[in-house]
Amino acid sequence: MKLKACMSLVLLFLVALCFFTSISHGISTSRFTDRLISNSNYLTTTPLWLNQSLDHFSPYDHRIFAQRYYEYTDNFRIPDGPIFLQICGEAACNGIVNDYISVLAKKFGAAVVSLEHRYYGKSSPFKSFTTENLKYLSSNQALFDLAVFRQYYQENLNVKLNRSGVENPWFVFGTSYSGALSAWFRLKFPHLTCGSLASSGVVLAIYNYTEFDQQIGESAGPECKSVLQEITTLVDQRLASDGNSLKKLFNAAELKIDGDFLYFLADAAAIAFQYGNPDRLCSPLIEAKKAGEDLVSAYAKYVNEYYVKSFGVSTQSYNQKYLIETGNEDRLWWFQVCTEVAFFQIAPANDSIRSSKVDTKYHLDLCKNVFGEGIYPKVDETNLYYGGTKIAGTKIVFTNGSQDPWRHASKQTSSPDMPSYIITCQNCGHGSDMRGCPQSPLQLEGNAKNCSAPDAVHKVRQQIVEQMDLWLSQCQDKGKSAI
Ligand SMILES: *[C@@H]1O[C@H](CO)[C@@H](O)[C@H](O)[C@H]1NC(C)=O
Ligand SMILES: *[C@@H]1O[C@H](CO)[C@@H](O)[C@H](O)[C@H]1NC(C)=O
Ligand SMILES: *[C@@H]1O[C@H](CO)[C@@H](O)[C@H](O)[C@H]1NC(C)=O
Ligand SMILES: *[C@@H]1O[C@H](CO)[C@@H](O)[C@H](O)[C@H]1NC(C)=O
Ligand SMILES: *[C@@H]1O[C@H](CO)[C@@H](O)[C@H](O)[C@H]1NC(C)=O
Ligand SMILES: CC(=O)N[C@H]1CO[C@H](CO)[C@@H](O)[C@@H]1O
Repeated sequence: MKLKACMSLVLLFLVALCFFTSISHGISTSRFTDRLISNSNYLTTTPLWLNQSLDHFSPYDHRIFAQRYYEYTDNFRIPDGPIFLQICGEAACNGIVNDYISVLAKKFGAAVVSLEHRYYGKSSPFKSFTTENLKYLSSNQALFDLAVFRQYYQENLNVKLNRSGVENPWFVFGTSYSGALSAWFRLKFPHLTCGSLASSGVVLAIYNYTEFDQQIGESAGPECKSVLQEITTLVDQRLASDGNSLKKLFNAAELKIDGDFLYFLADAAAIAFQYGNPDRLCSPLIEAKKAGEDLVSAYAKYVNEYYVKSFGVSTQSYNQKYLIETGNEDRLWWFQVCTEVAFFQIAPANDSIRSSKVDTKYHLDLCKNVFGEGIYPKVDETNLYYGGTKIAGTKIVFTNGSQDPWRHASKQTSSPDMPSYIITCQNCGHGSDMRGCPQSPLQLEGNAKNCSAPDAVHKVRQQIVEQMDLWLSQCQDKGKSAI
């Protein structure tokens, strides 16, 4: 139990780290973030803990770690109300966010519970994220954690209510990667949940994710797209002639590897569409173009003022020299990228927005540099295991925002058992059904009034509610007849 002895040290270390870096945790477009969420925007931030197995798949390994979770029961209809499991994904989970789930909890008389994903935030089994220590960081271990937690919570509730063997109807939720986990949880543990919402759930692992860049072009529209492309051409030229002053303009002199710098610039544009703030990017650039101003400077202004200052991204998190250090959390999602899901956001061969230097080789080199020889994503195995868009689940709702570059990794075709809805509006991005738009800063209760088409959001929410109603009631009927 050396591991346990380390835990208190780990916690101290992480708490300290959190204080110093509360706003500087690097995020990239691959992360759905709780950044800019102040404490009042959570339903609860009171942590609870359970002991979790480190390795669910080894009969010989009995090590455990402390995993953080939350519960919010203000709306709970005792004793048989539903329990909503809001899955936390690839970031610290500091509480249950007050998004649309709180509206749903009121409507259904549900308790909301949330489990932090292993390794992230305070739920890490190890202090040091060496490649060796990261070997238990995977989606299938995380799904097993959720199953164990679900049983643990139900049994504890039964004890509290002085009963045994009773099952409340459960429903799982997630957005982005946790949206994929939500769909996969229903797929792999159908007996533990009545249904699932996969909001912008990225269930298809993609090796060369060129559609990501293409979708940005589409979401930007022709005018903004051509300015972005012009900027990329200029940046590529200046990088060749005077890279150092160019990087200084973006306060990114530390990004010595050109690929890191170009990826940082590409992500900065993507985030505007992903989180429903397209005008914040496009308006000033189009104006600068019309005024004949220097486009690279105009872009640098956006990157420095919006992406870094207001959105809170740290330039450092793109630096492979930093990513190689085993103490930082930015390694975690990259590890999942480099082992399981790839989503290499590379430049398409034709008509790309990002620099053509952000290619497959850049990503594979990053995986090798940061984690070591032999670390590359097993995308085919991931899709073989879960089914990708051919996922053979039932009772899963898929939702997507029309402007979201991630939606091509989600399930966009509908079937009776797995309905898929798209929310179409000019600023509908990643998770707009749960979080409204824009999503940064957070809209309380997922307020949709600032979406360019609030009705499009309301309509999809109505469909979600109808599906939940049906599946929860079917579950309750079955529960009753089984007893
Ligand atoms: C977790 O396990 C430790 C012993 O390894 C024990 O002291 C502690 O009470 C357990 N915590 C919970 C929540 O079960
Ligand atoms: C719990 O249930 C048992 C059996 O129904 C009953 O005898 C007991 O008094 C109950 N305890 C409490 C605290 O309600
Ligand atoms: C990804 O793209 C690279 C370079 O364009 C190519 O060599 C490779 O075969 C592609 N891989 C897959 C799985 O499509
Ligand atoms: C390249 O993109 C342009 C603009 O989208 C399109 O018109 C053209 O057909 C594409 N060429 C190829 C080879 O795909
Ligand atoms: C909606 O937009 C208006 C004007 O742009 C802004 O003042 C207001 O704070 C926004 N409301 C929400 C809920 O974001
Ligand atoms: C359910 C749904 O509306 N799916 C759409 C999602 O987006 C793709 C691409 O635009 C469409 O082909 C689907 O019909």
